[in-house]
Amino acid sequence: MENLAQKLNISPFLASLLVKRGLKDPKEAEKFLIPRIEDLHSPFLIDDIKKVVKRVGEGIARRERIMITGHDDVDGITSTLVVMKTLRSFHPDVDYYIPDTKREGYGLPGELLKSFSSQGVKLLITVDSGVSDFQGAKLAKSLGIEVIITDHHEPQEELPQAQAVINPKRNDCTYPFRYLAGVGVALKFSLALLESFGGNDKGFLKEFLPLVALGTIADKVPLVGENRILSKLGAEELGLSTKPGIQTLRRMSRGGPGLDPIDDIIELLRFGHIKGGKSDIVELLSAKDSAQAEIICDHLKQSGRLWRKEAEEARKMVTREAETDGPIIVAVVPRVGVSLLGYCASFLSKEERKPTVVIGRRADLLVGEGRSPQSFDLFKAFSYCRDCFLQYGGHKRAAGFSMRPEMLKSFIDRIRDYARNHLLLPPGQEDYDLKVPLQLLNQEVLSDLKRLSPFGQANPEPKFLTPGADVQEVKEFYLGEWKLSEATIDGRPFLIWGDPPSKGKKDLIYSIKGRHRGWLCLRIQR
Ligand SMILES: [Mn+2]
Repeated sequence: MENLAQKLNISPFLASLLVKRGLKDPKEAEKFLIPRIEDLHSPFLIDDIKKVVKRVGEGIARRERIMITGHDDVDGITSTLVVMKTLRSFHPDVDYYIPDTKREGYGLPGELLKSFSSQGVKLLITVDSGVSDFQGAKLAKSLGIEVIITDHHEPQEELPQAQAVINPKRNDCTYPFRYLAGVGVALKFSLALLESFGGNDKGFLKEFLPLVALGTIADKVPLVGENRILSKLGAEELGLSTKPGIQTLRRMSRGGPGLDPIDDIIELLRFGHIKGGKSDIVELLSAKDSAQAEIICDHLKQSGRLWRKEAEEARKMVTREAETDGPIIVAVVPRVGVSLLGYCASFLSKEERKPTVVIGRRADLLVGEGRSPQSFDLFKAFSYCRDCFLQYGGHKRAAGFSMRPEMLKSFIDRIRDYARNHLLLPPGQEDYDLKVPLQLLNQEVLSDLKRLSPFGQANPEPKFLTPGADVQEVKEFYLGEWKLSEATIDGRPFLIWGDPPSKGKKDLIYSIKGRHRGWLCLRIQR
């Protein structure tokens, strides 16, 4: 650790955090701290990319109408923007359509493809979607539309019958990095086109990086390898961008003294709206002036406030009704909206440090969302109960299911049985990065943390433990619409983001969120 600090000329604090993340080797640690654009792989290593470049080139020569369709989340929308900007730089006839998955479901509906065909679309490019849309590809073909699929979702054994499928997760794809987000794949595709058709790819790369970082972090892909390069450099560009949309987002998304504006921006972008295939986020990110951008941002903030109000109510209801004894929490709350189950499970699981399943109702079925601490494999637990479900899926720490109501009792028995027999590690042991006395926390730790950011999957925000901290005084106040508190801990003032600690001596686990009025701002876990 000292060796690493010396070699890289960094603080022992930062060196310990790097070592804790498995970055013991100075070369690797340096690559992580100072990622370089030159370390990105060539897009031409992706299978089928040459074929795709050739097909787009023919489309440009024949002046075909090109349509882009994308998934309606932050990753899909930023993907759409990247490919659209690229194509429009050398071809005028390009448009996009983002289906609203809540109403139109996954996959391209026949109606839509027919309307593309009647508009004279000859080439369709999917971004962040399409790899499982067998029907859509087939129908498009029968309508005389050729399809290029660019995606990062797990492909099935067979691929849809498209002109080409660009996906680093294809079994036969030899590309060296599998975990690009949809927008990472869109970037590769765009760079290949720009390189082939003589666009100014350096300038474009700079313009695309903030979009790529937003989509990559929002989509929760692991921020390692190329994703670390793209997220870090993209977050830096995002901080410098003079685009009206991004400048307005930087100014208006700040909820409080957060460390990284990119997290606040992503939070806001999640409240985007789709209408008639058009996204207000596309409009916002390509806005020509800040007045237009402000109107859209205001709209997003309003939707965010509404969501938080509903989420808060749901959270209270679930907390009130959940039995928290025993190794696993199962809360049945049919009145809570299905879209809030995951949020409630995540809250309760962190609060109680136990795996938590929150079950609601959709039509005449029950649906559940589970979240768990590092020490418990929820996906395995659900697999053990699979006889109870109609469908289930997910990962170790987040998973969901649907089932018939008459299965509820046997599910609860089974999952309790599983949890009893798969002992958790004692709480606390694995849940922090470093044990630190509060005196060690000075303003420099903020710049050290900033060097590790942006945080996300596989690069989580560091957590700290201070044993026996003495919380002496707590005073709540509002900063804009956000509740904060001032707390005196071990004789020193801190700002607390979120729920304040109770008074008295205790072991505090917390993350460091930023600085306000010269005080460090902590988010306390318990
Ligand atoms: Mn995606």
